Amino acid sequence: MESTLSIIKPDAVAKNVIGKIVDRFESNGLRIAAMKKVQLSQADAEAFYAVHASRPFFGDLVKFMISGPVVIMVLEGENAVLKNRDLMGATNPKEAAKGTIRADFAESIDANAVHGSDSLENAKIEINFFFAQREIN
Ligand code: DGI
Repeated sequence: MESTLSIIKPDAVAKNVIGKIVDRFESNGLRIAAMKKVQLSQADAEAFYAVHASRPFFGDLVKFMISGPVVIMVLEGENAVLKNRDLMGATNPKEAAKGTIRADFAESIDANAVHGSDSLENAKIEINFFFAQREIN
């Protein structure tokens, strides 16, 4: 059993499709082990995306992530990290496979509806960044 971190980003929350996205996870063998709706601060977003700090899009990414509330979840299931990445689709929604979350709900590479941990190691770090043990059931 694996756990991974998922974020429904401000664009998808604003579109009122939280439930539709959660359904993709639950219908595909992933369980919601933790969930909260949060308005990230600039410091939160900068720290969470610190690996991208030197990239040209970092400023826009942080600005976007704090532009409205997000829904942060721990997803649990077999091969949860890869399964979530498959359900999300490619970073750029124009390249995302048909039927993926980004193909169906995302607008652009900046406003791309969801985040998902890209490795088991990063999943552990990202889960610890946002959740205390008592919030994960
Ligand atoms: O793991 P992903 O979210 O699929 O992608 P990532 O970890 O490479 O990048 C994190 C986020 O940064 C991504 O969801 C959107 C943004 N991003 C990545 N590459 C680009 C980008 N934004 C812009 N504007 N241009 C990029 O090339």
